[in-house]
Amino acid sequence: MKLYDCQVAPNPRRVRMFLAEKGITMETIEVDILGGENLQPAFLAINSRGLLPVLELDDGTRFDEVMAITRYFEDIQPEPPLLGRTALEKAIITNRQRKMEFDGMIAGSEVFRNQHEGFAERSIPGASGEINPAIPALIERGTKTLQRFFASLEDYLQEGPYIAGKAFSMVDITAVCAVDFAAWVKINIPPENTRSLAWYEQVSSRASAKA
Ligand SMILES: N[C@@H](CCC(=O)N[C@@H](CS)C(=O)NCC(=O)O)C(=O)O
Repeated sequence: MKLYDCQVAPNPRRVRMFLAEKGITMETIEVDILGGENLQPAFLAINSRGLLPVLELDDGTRFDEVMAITRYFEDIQPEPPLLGRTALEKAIITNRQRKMEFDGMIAGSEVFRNQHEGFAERSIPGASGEINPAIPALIERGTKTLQRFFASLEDYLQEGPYIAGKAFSMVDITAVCAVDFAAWVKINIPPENTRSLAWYEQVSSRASAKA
């Protein structure tokens, strides 16, 4: 089993944090997204979408979505549970996790990709041999969506110390990766969101956050 990884990228980091929380180690292969190695034929043969992370099983099966990779490991190693134990916990985590992904991760990606000169022709993540010019309007859209992300984070944290309630979960992993990604484009948790700021300090101090 091996993981195609990229140390600087937020989606691969979600998988590394998840694995670190589970205590799972494996071979990793570093792919340089900034340098465009993910768009070269060698990696496109692994994932034709040119996206990371990718988990490859020993029988050659590959998964190229964070939530499929984490689902797989949750089922083969349930402890500690990060995707919920009961039907209710699982539904709450799935519900909130998707908001963190769409309103946090994807919005951060819209802002970053459409303003960073290194991605001037890479507005769409991955994709082989295509020129996808930056769309400046997406910077504004992503910036607005990130405000929605920060608001829902603050709301959820009224219920408990973690975003899905009492226990640390995948929702916290996606959210902390999204917060750090937004900081790349200098968009940060608003100073009045005190619950989110305390949560961020606490989650960032976990050993897995450095994975
Ligand atoms: N939906 C995918 C998203 C993966 C994704 O967007 N990965 C980014 C890195 S964070 C990537 O590979 N980007 C390639 C590029 O920018 O060319 C998942 O959740 O795994």
